[in-house]
Amino acid sequence: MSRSNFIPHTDYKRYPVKEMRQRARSFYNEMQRRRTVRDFSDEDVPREIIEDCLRTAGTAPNGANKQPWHFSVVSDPEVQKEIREAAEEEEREFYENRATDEWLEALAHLGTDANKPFLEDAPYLIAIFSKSYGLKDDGEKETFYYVKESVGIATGMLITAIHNAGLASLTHTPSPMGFLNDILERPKNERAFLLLVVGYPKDDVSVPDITKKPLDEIASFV
Ligand code: IYR
Repeated sequence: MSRSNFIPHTDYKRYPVKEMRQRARSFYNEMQRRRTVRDFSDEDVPREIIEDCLRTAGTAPNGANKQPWHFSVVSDPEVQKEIREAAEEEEREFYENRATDEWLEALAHLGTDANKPFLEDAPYLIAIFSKSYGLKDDGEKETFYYVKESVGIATGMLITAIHNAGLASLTHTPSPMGFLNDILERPKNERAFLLLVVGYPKDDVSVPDITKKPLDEIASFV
């Protein structure tokens, strides 16, 4: 294997074990406070904060470093209204027809319905698109690899960055999401992955009384 184009990884930082323990615990403590909220304040958020969170997402590991994602950031109230109307139409179809009884039962404790006011209330919507393939300047297709995995990882890092900045988010997945390509004028090699709603929670927001599984239920050490 040729490594002639490699450079020294001088950014790597090794910490003493004691400090690693503290860092691992304190990051967990920080992240376990993250909650998805469904009621957003219309208070504005400085755009540079969103930009830095997106830069973080863009550092995600991904297939062959093709970076098969696009983040379409919406803060224009007219476009948000359009997205809300289109999403609610799909959601009405979901709640009234498409969802199985089992699915509706699984969602009941979250208190969701087809009404999505947060799509207009929140200062930012980030529509995340995965690129199924690339398009070179000459119009030729470029193969991308592990697209879903890559975009999923970048999205997780974006959600983490948004929480770290002190904002709340909601992963919203109206399905199908083809309307996002139309409204946001994205090309046909892009597919909407999810819609992230970002902003401050409304004052006195409440969240479902749910817990995460303990470590011994989600991990095994062999
Ligand atoms: N997309 C719908 C339904 C929904 C589905 C799941 I799975 C959730 O965890 C939450 C909602 C909606 O956004 O209401």
